[in-house]
Amino acid sequence: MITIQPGDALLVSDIQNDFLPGGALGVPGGDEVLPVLLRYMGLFESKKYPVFVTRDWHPPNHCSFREHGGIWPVHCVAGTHGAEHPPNFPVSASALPIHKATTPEAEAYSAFEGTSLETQLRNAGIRRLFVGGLATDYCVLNTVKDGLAAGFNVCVLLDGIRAVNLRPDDGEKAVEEMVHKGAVTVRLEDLVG
Ligand code: VGL
Ligand code: ZN
Repeated sequence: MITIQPGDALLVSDIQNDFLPGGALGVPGGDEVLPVLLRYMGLFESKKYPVFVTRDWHPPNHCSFREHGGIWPVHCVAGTHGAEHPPNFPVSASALPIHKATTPEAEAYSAFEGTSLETQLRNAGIRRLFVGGLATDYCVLNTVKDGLAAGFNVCVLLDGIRAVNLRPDDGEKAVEEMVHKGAVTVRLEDLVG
């Protein structure tokens, strides 16, 4: 069991229309994690622990798009429907938004890259970060790696992540890599308030 305590924060990655099944870059099973993540969010909110909610927030000419030399279809263009949270994912007003990969030239899978996340975590006295959302093999992986490298303890929400799986085992390998680098895996039933 893991007791959440002062110094803990939750980060929910990229729950956006374009990353859900039917979206421009739909993650298989991505919709299945929404109710689970909402439970984690409720738990942290009830304790008044910070909840960060990230969004991939690209300009229309982002370098990750195929037509600009990248590997992805156009997705999560800032201000469009695809970049919004889905209607069945109500984000509370107290959640702290993080926008990432907002400039044309730079890809940034990690929520730490080019954002104020680390400063906000340090200012709030956070020592342990719980990370879930989409996608296991990109944003979740890179956010967890950067969090560990910055000296935070990191817990990965195993029941709250899904992978793109360009190669079928990318998600599994990403979890292995996160654990190898020091992340701890947790499930909802492991947490006690
Ligand atoms: C992501 C692919 C493209 C992610 C972002 O946040 O996991 N994946 N852009
Ligand atoms: Zn992207």
